[in-house]
Amino acid sequence: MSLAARVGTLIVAFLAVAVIVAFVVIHYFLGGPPTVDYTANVTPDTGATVHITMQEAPVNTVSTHPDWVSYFIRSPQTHQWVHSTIFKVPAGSRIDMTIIGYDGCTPLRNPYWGRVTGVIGNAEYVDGKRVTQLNSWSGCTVAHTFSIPGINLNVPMESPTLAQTVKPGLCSTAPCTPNNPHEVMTFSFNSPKTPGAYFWQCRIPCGGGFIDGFGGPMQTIGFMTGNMEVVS
Ligand SMILES: [Cu+2]
Repeated sequence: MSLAARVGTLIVAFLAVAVIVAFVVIHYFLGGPPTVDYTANVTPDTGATVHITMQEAPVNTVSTHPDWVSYFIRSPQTHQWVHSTIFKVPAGSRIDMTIIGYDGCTPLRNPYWGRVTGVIGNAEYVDGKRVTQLNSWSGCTVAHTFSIPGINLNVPMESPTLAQTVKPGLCSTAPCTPNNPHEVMTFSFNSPKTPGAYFWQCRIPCGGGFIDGFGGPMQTIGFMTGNMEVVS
């Protein structure tokens, strides 16, 4: 082999490795879900109100895991559903949260997580009705929870009725639309005054097909766990 051919082969091999390394870094380390920004036009630490809309869906047909349960966040800029569980809010603000629940029920491991904690007024509103606790054992009515352990916040999400999961059937293409059976949860809480990343999660063992239900979507950012980034 001539010198030129050997140098050429070396360069091609080097470039191939470089491309693979770049793909691994970008895809697996930098390729997380986007951050949905709710801080525009809001001055932190003024108690101003921020409106956030999310949904939980029984499927995630926009990802490589179409059968994983998932949360979505609505972008305040485009009003489109974003496949992400990372959102950014101003510190010291009032967060008015609306979560549209499209998924069916799974019993909680501990009925304690059916209690509403850490929110203004100590209650959530399910389709407008004030609720301080959902019993996921007596009626299998809880689909997921929205829980931020760092501020002791826990809010169970009511599921559509069991009859609705049979007919007309749950949403099968995500993000779901109001034509699909759903419940609407609203609640408010104060964002912390201390900036930082506040981890949040669902506490229902909703990772179907995984040991104890706590694998897969339950431990993956963008599905059943995420971050509330608080900035000042
Ligand atoms: Cu869940």
